[in-house]
Amino acid sequence: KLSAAEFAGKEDFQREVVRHIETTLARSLYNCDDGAAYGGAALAVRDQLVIRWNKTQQNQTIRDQKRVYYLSLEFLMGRALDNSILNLDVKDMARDGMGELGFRIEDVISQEHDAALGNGGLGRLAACFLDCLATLNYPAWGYGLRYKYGIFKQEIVDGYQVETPDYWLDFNPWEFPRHDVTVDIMFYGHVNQYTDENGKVVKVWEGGEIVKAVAHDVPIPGYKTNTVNNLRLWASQPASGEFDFQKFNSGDYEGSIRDQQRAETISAVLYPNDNIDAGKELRLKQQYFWVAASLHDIVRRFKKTHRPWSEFSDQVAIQLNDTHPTLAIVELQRILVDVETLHWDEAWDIVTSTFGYTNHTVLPEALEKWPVPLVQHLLPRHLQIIYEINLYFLQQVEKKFPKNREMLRNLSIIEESQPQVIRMAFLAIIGSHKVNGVAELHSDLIKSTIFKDFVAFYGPDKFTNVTNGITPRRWLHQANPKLSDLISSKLGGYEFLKDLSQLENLKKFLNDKEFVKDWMDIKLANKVRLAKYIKETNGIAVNPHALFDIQVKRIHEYKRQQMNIFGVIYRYLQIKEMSLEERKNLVPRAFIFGGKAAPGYWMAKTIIKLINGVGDVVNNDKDIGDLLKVVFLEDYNVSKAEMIIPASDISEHISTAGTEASGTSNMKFVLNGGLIIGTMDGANIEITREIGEENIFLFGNVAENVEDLRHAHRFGKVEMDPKLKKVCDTINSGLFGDANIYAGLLSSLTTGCDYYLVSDDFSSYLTTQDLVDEAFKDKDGWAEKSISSVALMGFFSADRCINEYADMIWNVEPLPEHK
Ligand code: 26M
Repeated sequence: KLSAAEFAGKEDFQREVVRHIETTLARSLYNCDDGAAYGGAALAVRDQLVIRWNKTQQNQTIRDQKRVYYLSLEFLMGRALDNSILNLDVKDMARDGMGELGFRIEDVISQEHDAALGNGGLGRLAACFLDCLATLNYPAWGYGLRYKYGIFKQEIVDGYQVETPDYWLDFNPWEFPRHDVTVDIMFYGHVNQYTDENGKVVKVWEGGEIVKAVAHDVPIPGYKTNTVNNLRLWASQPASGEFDFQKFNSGDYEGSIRDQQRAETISAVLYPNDNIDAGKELRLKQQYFWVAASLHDIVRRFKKTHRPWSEFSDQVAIQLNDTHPTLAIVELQRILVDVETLHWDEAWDIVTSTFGYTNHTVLPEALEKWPVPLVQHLLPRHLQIIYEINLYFLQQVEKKFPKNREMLRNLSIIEESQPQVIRMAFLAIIGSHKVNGVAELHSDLIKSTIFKDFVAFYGPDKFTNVTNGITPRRWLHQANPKLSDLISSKLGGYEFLKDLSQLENLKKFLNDKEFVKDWMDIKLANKVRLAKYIKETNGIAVNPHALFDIQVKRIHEYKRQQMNIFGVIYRYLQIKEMSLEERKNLVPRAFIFGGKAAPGYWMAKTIIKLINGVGDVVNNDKDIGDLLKVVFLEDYNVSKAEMIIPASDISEHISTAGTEASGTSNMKFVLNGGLIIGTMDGANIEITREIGEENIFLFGNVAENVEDLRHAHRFGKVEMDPKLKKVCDTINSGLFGDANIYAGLLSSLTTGCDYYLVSDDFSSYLTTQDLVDEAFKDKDGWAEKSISSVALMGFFSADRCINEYADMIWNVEPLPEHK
């Protein structure tokens, strides 16, 4: 054996697996199921990561370069074993090794519970970024919360979504609790003020409740590099002394347990809302708990270097993943001023040069605003600091725009509502040196709408764009190994996975008949696999040769799954009216949906019910057969995405223009050889620019027109499209279940003024779907679109994206890789 960080070979790997099964897991090899085999394999692979991880951390400390800290309340990681094996480049060995022990590697891998500590795009983006930061050897840490329950599991019962808790921690070999790395976090209490011997006013926050944050570390391996970075997740526990022995000894056992549970509640559960702010006190507690623990950790690490405070931002870059961690700005200012006794201005310079803020949404209902009374109660000192930040900021505004009351009102961190609220995005902007959106259109929109007055104040340079990306390791190599292998056979190895622009060389093979056939055979094989899964889970027989049309993402009115299912209904009615002769020309189509609705989001839940209602009718209509199928896949998550995405012929990204900040699954589908039907929204626009208009099916109104169209709806100036009217009438007839169920959904189109403009885009949507059918009949043409699109997807590697953040925002350099 060469070093502890390398398997000497297959036998060595097998020995390690068996050793872990027999000793660490205390299982007999004679009753070893897939679950135990997973445990053994995971622990054996983990050992390899840990050695590299320790060395990476040591190397980072010795080199003492600037580090990046990515603060995110969500990390939607999915499974770790397959990813680790691939990043360590030992997949073949693992397959053979496990095979000889009597296990199929795929079965072993699928034993793992997804780490689902996120809602959707924002959380998955954070996970992709971690992969890229490690792969590119950046010294970087993620900081998050260790939820006991991730996003709920979704079941479909009688067509409705039912949520059950996701307890994922019963066996999690990927985390290391660090009981020696803890931080006491204060809440509530009051601020004492006194004057010290030099006449300086000193403010001291005395908290009323103390909760302990315990670090749990997760190793993050890069692809084919020795770098293994750290993701630190904080768990809440009762602070020592908090567990009330007085109560316990006096017989109030329940009372003492209650205090303990109160502390543990903080990191108990992920809020399952995506793009909607519920404004709950516990959520604010989560945010402060996590932010305070992370900053304490970062400051502690910095202080070990004995540098002057003026060098803080030469050593530390902190990125705020949306406004959820905005309190970090206030907390750092508090530490510097109250604890480290720096002058306000000096501290504020350090703060603003340290932070960057990424905005992920323009939807008004998603912008965080915390009521002043709540913050006053929970974090009294922080409220004072926020007021002070606001005061100094508004003084600058007054200087730049004298006597402009409106400007002051527009830019104030405090919104003068009843009660007053704190606009977290404004605080994030004021406390950061850069603000970025996540796709070109989105970055332009934030500058011209929600943050317009900030651009007037700061000038445009503070605002920038970093178009999102995805990691090709997980979303091509791991999810679609056959396609990755085929590509590598043509490009001469797997280098493209680290330099995705190399995909361009695929263009040379567009006329290579054998290659094109292999390409389409792989697509078919992926469709067969999905069809088999659908048969097993939903009992629906889908013809693998049908056109697979997939929309998988969170269910939200702005993403317009309702428009998709209305289109399905229209298609169904059309087919019903056709003669047998006419039907012969049809392309069979399977519409596949998946996604979770926020538990309190009624309209989204109604959309799920309608999809299932339509499915029940269509799939059981003997007269329709293979021509149309409607499937709703339960519990869409990262590991299911890895199976679903490679199986698409076309996927739908059809949000109302201007509402989807970027979208990232659009990139995943195209990278896997699927085509897109979509609106001119988010990253769809840049995808079009990269792959060419001839390779994408675009339709619908552009963002520029949305305001006017909404206005027209409000003044009753829009006639409903007759095709949509027909669909509504059919739903109202009760064909898909009691019409009352859908009344709210239908009235949103009429009396609800159709805020998401379904009726404006419906007709061009249907027309474009017809073009999709035509294009699919031309098999060669379709293959050409598929291959040339993939060839031009290099831009959407999140490696590009991370390098842009590193250059434009963080000013950090990769660390030379250790041995
Ligand atoms: C807010 C308050 C309380 C509870 C939850 C939230 C909240 C949670 C998640 C708000 C927004 C959340 O996520 C927003 C999100 O996922 N945005 C998506 O970000 C992706 C990555 O940039 C983009 O690709 C998507 O277009 C954007 O919708």
